[in-house]
Amino acid sequence: MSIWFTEELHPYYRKGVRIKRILADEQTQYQHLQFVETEFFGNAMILDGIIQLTERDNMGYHEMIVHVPMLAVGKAKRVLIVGGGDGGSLQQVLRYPSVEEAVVCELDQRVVDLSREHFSASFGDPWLDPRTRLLVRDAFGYLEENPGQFDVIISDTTDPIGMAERLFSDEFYKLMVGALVPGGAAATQCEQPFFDTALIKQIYHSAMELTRNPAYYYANIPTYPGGGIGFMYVSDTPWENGLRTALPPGTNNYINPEIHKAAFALPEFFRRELYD
Ligand code: SPD
Repeated sequence: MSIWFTEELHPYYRKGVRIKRILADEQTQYQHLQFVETEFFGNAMILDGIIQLTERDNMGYHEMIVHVPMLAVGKAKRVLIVGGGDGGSLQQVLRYPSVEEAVVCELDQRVVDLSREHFSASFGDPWLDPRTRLLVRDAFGYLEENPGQFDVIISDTTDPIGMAERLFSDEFYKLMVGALVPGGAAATQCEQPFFDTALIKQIYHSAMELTRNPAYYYANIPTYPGGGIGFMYVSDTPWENGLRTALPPGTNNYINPEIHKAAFALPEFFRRELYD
C-alpha cells in the first residue's frame, strides 16, 4: 500500500508525506490518535490530522526545545514537561546528570502507551528512568499547585486548537513563569513565523511582562508547516548564558554551538514585528 497523507492545518496551505502503512488508529478520550509508518520519515504520530513528530526529523524540535533552556540555566535539578507524552523531550531532559526529577504532565495516557510501542527505536524507554514521574492530568491545575518549583519547564504541546488553545494564553504563561524557581527558564512550542505572526507577538508581549529576557528562536523540521517551528524562551536568565555551557553527554543530531546561536537570528520582517 502506498498512500499520501495530506495535512491542512491552515486553510491556505497543505503538505503531504507518503505513507507505507497505518500502525494504529484510535479515537481516545481526547483526540484522534494515529501512528503511521512513512516512506521517508520513519514512524510518525498524527493527532487530529496534524503531524506531531516523525522519527527522522523530530530532533530539531526536541533538542532545541529542551537544550536551550537547560543550557541557559545550567545544572537543572527539577524539570517539568507540559504535554510531551511521546517521550522525545523527556529523552533529551534525562541526558543531564544533574536532573533529579523530570515530571511529565500529559493529558492523554494513550499518547504515552502508543509512543512507547512505536517510537522505542528512537527514544528507547525514558519512562523507565527512575527520575521520570508521569502525571496523567491537565497542566493548569498542576502549575497552580506548584509555584516556584522547577528549574526548567518545557511546554511541548500540540497547536493552539481546541483544548490546547489555553496553553497559548496569557494565563498559562503567568502560571508557567510562577512555577519556575528564580532564574529558571521555560521554552514553549511557539508556532510558525509566517503563519502565526499575531499569536507569537501576543505571546512575546506576555512573556515580556513576566520576565526580563524572553526571545524567539527557530528550528527546521521538514514535516511541520513551512518546514519549521519556533519556540519562545521565557526567563530572567539570558539565553546567551547557554552558549558557555557544554552540551550533555550523548549524541546530538541537530543542536551544536553554531545552530544554538543562529536559531535566535530572525528574518527581518519577523524581527521587526516582534522586537521593534
Ligand atoms: N504543527 C505541528 C506542531 C507540533 C507540535 N507538537 C510536537 C510534539 C512533539 N513532542
